Amino acid sequence: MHAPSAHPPVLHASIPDVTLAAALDHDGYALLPARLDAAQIAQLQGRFDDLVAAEGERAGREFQQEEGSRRLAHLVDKGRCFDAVWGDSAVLGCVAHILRRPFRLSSLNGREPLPGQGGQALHSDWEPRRADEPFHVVNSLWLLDPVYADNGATRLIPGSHHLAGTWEELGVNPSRSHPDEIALVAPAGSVLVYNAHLWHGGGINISGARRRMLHSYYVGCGQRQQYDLPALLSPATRNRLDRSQLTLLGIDNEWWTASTFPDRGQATS
Ligand SMILES: O=C(O)CCC(=O)C(=O)O
Repeated sequence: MHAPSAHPPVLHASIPDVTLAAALDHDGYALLPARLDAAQIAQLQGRFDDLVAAEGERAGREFQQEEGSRRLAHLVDKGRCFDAVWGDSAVLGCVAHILRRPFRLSSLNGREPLPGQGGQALHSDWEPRRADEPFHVVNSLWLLDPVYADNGATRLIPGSHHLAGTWEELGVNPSRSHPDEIALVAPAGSVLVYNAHLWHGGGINISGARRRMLHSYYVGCGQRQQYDLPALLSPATRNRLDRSQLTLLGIDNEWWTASTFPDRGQATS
């Protein structure tokens, strides 16, 4: 345990430029090109596959398993190669811009739709929005393979993070295609950062081409992480991380306050 400090130690966050900030505000998402180089992509792909093979039936259990998709969870604890993902300065800047308050990593998971499967209903990563509440969550999708229209592209509804109400109240059937939906098609190494109140969903992997992604998910001050990450973090990882990294994981950050926003629980990511 570290001595209490007056200010939280924070990882560097790059402030998004005006265009990026406007896209995050208006559309609810932005694509950051080339955040990973070829060597990092190859390393992360290899680690993804090794973990899938090593964990077998258990893969994803720390958070959730999903029929039709390979899932991995709690990746913060499963390799140094993931540090650059959850601590990425450009993504942290976008998260700070959207949440406008201190935040921490909620989870770092992996997902790959299997051939012919993986289609998800539209959802946000939180409960239905209330008009009077702040944004609580931001997600980032890290593409480890190129995503085409036919290998499980994530669908997104631009601007839907502004809509308050349930599907019934809004007259939307989340299991159907939506007239405003767009597909995330981008090269490996790109990152889609989105306000996680935005409606989105994984697409069906029609072609069967590989589509490995990491989901690096952040939650604002006063709300729960997706699972008890500090409790699950191994001593080995805890010992090798610095204070700013531990702060982002929600560990030893005595300044973190739960009093400002009531805990309303959370949906999936
Ligand atoms: O992997 C994707 O395309 C999105 C997945 C997603 O939204 C989820 O698992 O909740």
